[in-house]
Amino acid sequence: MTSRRTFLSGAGGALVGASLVSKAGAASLPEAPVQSSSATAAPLVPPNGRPYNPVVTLNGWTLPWRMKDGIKEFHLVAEPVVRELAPGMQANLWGYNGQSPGPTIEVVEGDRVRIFVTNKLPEHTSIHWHGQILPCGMDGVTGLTQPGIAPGKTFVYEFVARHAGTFMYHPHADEMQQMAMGMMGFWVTHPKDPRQHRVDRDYVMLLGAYDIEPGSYTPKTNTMLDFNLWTFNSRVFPGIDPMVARLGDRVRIRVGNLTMTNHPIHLHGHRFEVAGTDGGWVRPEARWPEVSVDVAVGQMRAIEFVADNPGDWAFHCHKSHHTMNAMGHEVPNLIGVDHRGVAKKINDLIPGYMVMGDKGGSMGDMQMPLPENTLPMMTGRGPFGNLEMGGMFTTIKIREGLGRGDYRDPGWYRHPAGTVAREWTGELPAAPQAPGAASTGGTGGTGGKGLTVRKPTTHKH
Ligand SMILES: [Cu+2]
Repeated sequence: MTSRRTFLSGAGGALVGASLVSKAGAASLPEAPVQSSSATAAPLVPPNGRPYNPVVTLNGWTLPWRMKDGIKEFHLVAEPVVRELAPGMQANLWGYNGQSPGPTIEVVEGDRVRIFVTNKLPEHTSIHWHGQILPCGMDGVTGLTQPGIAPGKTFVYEFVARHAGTFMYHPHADEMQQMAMGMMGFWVTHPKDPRQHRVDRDYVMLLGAYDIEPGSYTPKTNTMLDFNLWTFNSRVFPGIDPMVARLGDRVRIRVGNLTMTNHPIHLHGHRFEVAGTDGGWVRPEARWPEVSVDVAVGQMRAIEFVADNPGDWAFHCHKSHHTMNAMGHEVPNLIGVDHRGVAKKINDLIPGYMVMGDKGGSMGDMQMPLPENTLPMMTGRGPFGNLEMGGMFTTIKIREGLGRGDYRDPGWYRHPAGTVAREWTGELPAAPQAPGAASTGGTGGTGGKGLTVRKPTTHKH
């Protein structure tokens, strides 16, 4: 009870106690708090146990616990949930304690942890504690290390969180279905000494992918490659909150990938280092600078950098289709085709048909009727117009003079005078032309003014 009350006052989130499966179990089971909001909750300052510097789950929350005889007890409830992916679109997912992903679990290296898992799904499940070094029988692989948790049943997992680091949890039961429905959660084991691996801001997120037909609510779980919604913590831009940092803060962003493909995660305006993986911390002498890090399937990466460049910096997956939402993926490419008049004719036949722009899209400006419960491909609005982004995209807003624990959106960056790209109306310098640029030849011979174009040689073996 105590931890729940503390959390309520701390985060201001909408938490209500879940009804427990059986009255007999109610006496011994810890409460299972439920989060009804997809807003980013304030970090959960540990009310008991050893101190640590809490993380911030982007558009998510941390699961409160109770201490019992020196053991940290958590209660996860696997259940169907309705998750708002962004304002205007809700999805029927499966998750834990009211949300997908489930709540983040935060413990300290050396903690004895007991996790009750109640199954309210229509089929059996289990939880695998990805990356943890634990007794084999606690590993959560249905059929291999335990029977599946039948609907209505509660299982208990118990182990020592032996290593500080970045982990996740997910089912090892009917995985294709259960993970495609959103069952996953983040796990952070903090170092015993809070001065170790210390950062000022520590954000966590899981990458997700869903295939939800525009106008429908439930993901198609048989999809293997052709997903249409790419998510950070089951949210798509512009539904993803910005990350916020104070100028000079050391920032960590931990990213885990439970989709079916890799995601090159890219940060603008800064260089970072990969400081940790789900296998542990990277030794300082083994780190190198990056601006993108590929997070492969089933991997986790913790990147760290000093937020020393003020502004609103993009943070996104570098696969361009992963920064788009559901609408319009099966549209022909009409770049270079003058289709004036064609769109109207097609629209008379097929109301709502979308013609891709002949000048390269500009879909942010496109006016078209949307089916119920879907999002335009690119919708975010910025201070200079449409962002033309969706999916796995957000910003990190770096500002001078923010409070230590201030995570509120500071609004758009106010650029110092003369530091924004602008239209040029003065005289232009002559633009040099590449030799032969006007020639369309290319089958050999002379391609233009003095440039010889050679045919590629064919190698025969
Ligand atoms: Cu991606």
